[in-house]
Amino acid sequence: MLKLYISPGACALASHIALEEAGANYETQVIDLRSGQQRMPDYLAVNPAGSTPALATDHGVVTQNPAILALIAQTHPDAGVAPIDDPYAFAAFNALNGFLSSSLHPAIGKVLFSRPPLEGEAKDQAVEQALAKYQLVEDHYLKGDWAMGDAFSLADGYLSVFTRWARQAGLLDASRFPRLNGHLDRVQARPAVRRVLEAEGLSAV
Ligand SMILES: N[C@@H](CCC(=O)N[C@@H](CS)C(=O)NCC(=O)O)C(=O)O
Repeated sequence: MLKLYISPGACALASHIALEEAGANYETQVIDLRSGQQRMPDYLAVNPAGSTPALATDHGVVTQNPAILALIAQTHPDAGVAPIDDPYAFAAFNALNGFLSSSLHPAIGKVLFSRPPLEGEAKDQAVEQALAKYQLVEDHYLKGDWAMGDAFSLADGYLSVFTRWARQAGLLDASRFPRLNGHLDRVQARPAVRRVLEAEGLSAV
């Protein structure tokens, strides 16, 4: 059985939503980031990078949300959770996930999780830079009601992790980001997503 290492509310939520949406046979194990469990030998043996998510499979451990999402989509072809049969559409799916992982996540992460917390001009600058990334998604990367167009894909669950964080921080202004707000509401209304939120002890935001 697949085993996903998660930290409730953190970016592993994307992979957790993916497994649930795909109807996968899986279990989860919580790694408590606050107490530093990700740096303990037991977990470093799973993922030497000391971060979640990590997905333990019969073929070894897979890390990084974009890789995990692509793997889940390809190993659950009947679930229809990514355009795996169209190389160009699948490239677009992977491109969006790459942007979320390498650009949006670090930008909002700097605002929310810098230690010590950012203050003053440094915080204002970080917020401005993060909001510019959200603006790119709002204006250019959402192809329809769902990120890839008319159909839900695992990129939608991934995007929702960061729109949840922004909304919780009061940064997802409804007049500046109407499409992202509507998108987050649609994602959080999905039965599979509600099950995952409940399993992680979270609520829709
Ligand atoms: N690009 C990675 C990012 C993984 C990551 O940074 N995870 C964070 C939680 S959102 C983490 O585990 N951080 C460990 C720590 O805070 O020490 C991915 O998408 O999987």
